[in-house]
Amino acid sequence: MRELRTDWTLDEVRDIYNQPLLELAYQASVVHRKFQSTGEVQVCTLLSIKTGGCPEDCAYCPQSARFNTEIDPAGLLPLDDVRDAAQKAAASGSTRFCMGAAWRRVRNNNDFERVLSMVREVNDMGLEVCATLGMLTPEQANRLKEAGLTAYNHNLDTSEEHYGNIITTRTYADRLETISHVQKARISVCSGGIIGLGETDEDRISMLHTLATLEEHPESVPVNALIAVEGTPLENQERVSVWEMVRMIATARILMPKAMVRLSAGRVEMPVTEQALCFMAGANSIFAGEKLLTTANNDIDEDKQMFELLGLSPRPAHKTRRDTLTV
Ligand code: SAM
Ligand code: DTB
Ligand code: SF4
Repeated sequence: MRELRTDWTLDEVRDIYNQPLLELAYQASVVHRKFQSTGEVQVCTLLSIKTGGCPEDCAYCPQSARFNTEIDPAGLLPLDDVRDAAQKAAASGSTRFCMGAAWRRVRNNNDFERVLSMVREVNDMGLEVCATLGMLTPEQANRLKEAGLTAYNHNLDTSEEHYGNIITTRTYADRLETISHVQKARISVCSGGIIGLGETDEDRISMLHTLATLEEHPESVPVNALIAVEGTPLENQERVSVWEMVRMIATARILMPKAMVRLSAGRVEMPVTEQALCFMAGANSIFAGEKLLTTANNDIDEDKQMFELLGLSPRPAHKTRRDTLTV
């Protein structure tokens, strides 16, 4: 059997996902040991470079202009602010800096030129640099690559079947198209999803199947638990349990052994015991720092104590390059 498979069938994914939880977590742990440096967890920092006022209607998102949330919309940050934030992130031990913009798509204007400068500067600091800016054309992807972008985050968020219940202003095909432009520009793809959007297990299985059967596995797969923000249509959604997170993370780890599986949004609600289960099931990255994009994140000192307690070490930058991810 080839070690990395992109030909998983839906039945195979379902069978993996539906195993008894501890058996699934054990299998994921074995795969993790074989393909990853166990005990290493990459620390990444997020920065919202353009906040709120987004024309899209993603039902989970506090930054959509269509919902009444407590976000103060702000234009694109000045380059100096981003430089300072990246330096601070590097000094506190982050090796990847991810810049997020509440845009539907990138436009070829001065803002894009400024984002390219941000990418150049962060790259020059020796950090992995990731951006999430909405839809991209092939030309824009090439320009980001030239500027030194390591990775582009573009989440599938949920299954194709459930997508229309969550977002109506773009299609799953739009999402896949941008991912393909990013891959063609030889930029690493970071793509994952959110659980807790009212989806079924079958939707989760379907999303994982789509990710694991892309032409190439994503270099990085964020697994987010919905942060139910007041004012969004999903404000009353129940919080997902750690067992659901473990099941998602473990299945992603088995299907995409070389990917970084990122324990992303929702970590703030998890005690160290729950986070430890996620690391055992194959998660090997977290976002650290006061904030994710607009919502609160874990206390950085508590994260440091967790690393000590669990004997984890921060993973150095640039260990997993997309060019090592050949099938
Ligand atoms: N506007 C761009 C886009 O949607 O691709 C980039 C920024 S957007 C905020 C990045 C990702 O954040 C979304 O794809 C979604 O997965 C995640 N996200 C946003 N709000 C969230 C929430 N309340 N809970 C969990 N994840 C969330
Ligand atoms: C991802 O999958 N999760 C991060 C990052 N990629 C961009 C974003 C989480 C955002 C959570 C809500 C907020 O803070 O606004
Ligand atoms: Fe806009 Fe991105 Fe939020 Fe959707 S997830 S509303 S595209 S910022």
